[in-house]
Amino acid sequence: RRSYEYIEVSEPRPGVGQITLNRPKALNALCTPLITELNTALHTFQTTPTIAAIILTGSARAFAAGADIKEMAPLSFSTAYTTAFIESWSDLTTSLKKPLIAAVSGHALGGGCELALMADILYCTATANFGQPEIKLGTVPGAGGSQRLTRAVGKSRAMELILTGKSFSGVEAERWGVAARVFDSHEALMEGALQTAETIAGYSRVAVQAAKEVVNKSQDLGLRDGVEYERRVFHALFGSQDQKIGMRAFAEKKKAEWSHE
Ligand code: CO8
Repeated sequence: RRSYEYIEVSEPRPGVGQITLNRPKALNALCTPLITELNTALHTFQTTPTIAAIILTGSARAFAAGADIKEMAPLSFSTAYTTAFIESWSDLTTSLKKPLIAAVSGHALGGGCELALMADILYCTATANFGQPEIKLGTVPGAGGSQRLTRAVGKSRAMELILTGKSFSGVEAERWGVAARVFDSHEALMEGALQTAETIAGYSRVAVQAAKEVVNKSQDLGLRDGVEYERRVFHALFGSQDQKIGMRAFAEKKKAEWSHE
């Protein structure tokens, strides 16, 4: 197994890969080498056939306290522009076909909040501390926060959060639909994330990938095109073995033994 400096990688349950951000001295601030390692680990899980779902988490104190402010402070426009600073972040969402669950405890600020928002499912603790504080640093969210947070909570609330830089709690995140579920402790959070990942890992890989794809399309397409796209994928799945296996198992009152084909 590859060894990393800023993250830890494990397989806590069958079919489940876990990435734990591990830069405790900087509250998991997302320096460029950390993002590079994260991309590498995600790519490795993506190409490991036995892995079916992925959990991304941090520590009980911090998921990630943002992009590395000390690294960003001296950047010039021309350097940021010509080196495509933070563009590699978008690899996280474009190349990953397997479901990603973010399990957020503690601080998830700036780029940390944006990273959590990139996940397919977001779980958090009640005391998690989300926010887009970039305005306080004289800048704006740069890794999708203004777009994904606005889609999640609506324009007025997103404007308020991004223009004031105020944090919001895990309880609010769940109430506003940013998080799917909220937990009382870091331990309960991790157990919840593991159970969901295991559930997903128990289904047909083909159907799971297709389900993620069609839900994600809803974020890019209008309703008519989105519904049509969904129907095309639904039709396509009649060409999979697992659709036959799943429906036959239902009729025979048996547990489906997926072929993942
Ligand atoms: N970058 C670099 N170092 C950080 C960061 C950060 N984002 N956050 C915390 N640290 C470091 C601190 O400097 C400190 O280091 P040291 O011990 O060497 O002084 C250590 O982590 C511990 O932090 P604190 O002592 O401040 O811990 P507290 O418990 O007192 O406070 C807070 C915790 C509230 C999280 C506080 O650290 C804080 O406000 N951090 C900054 C949060 C922030 O503004 N984040 C947004 C950054 S901007 C951003 O993400 C833009 C995204 C653009 C797209 C992505 C680009 C890559």
